[in-house]
Amino acid sequence: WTRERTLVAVKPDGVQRRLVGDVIQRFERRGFKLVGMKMLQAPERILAEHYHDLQRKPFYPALISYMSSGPVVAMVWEGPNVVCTSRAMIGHTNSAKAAPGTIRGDFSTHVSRNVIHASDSVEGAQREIQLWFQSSELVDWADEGHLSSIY
Ligand code: YYY
Ligand code: MG
Repeated sequence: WTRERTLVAVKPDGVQRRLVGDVIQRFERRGFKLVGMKMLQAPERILAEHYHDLQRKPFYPALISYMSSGPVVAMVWEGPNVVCTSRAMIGHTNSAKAAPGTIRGDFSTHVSRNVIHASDSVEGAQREIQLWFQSSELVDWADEGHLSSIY
């Protein structure tokens, strides 16, 4: 088992709406391990790289302006299958299609204000973690809890 990690970010609307604690609680209760976290006003350079694949989409300028509208809380979570499970926990990109019980399905009504980001593949996660975090900002603490006998 290789240590799987993913990048999760509470977007500016989520911070404004005081949803950071709820998001952290969901990931902790699931059993994932928090190995990095910071609040920042996302620099243009990071956002441009982060959403590189969407550069030609009509919504791209509005997306960058939304992501720049206030601070985000970026986190790195670790655990078995964390990339795929995080995507299930955040719900469909389009909030209208996000199931109740998911973060977007519980807190969002529109794709342009969908509260949270999570990486969509293991390779994407590695790229995004390197983009948002220095390796010195990630903490490799010993898990004495329920998964300690597994890894
Ligand atoms: O990974 P995820 O956030 O679920 O969706 P992406 O397809 O990567 O799009 C990134 C981001 O762009 C999405 O969370 C909201 C925004 N967006 C939008 O504003 N309008 C769309 N039609 C599609 C995406
Ligand atoms: Mg995406």
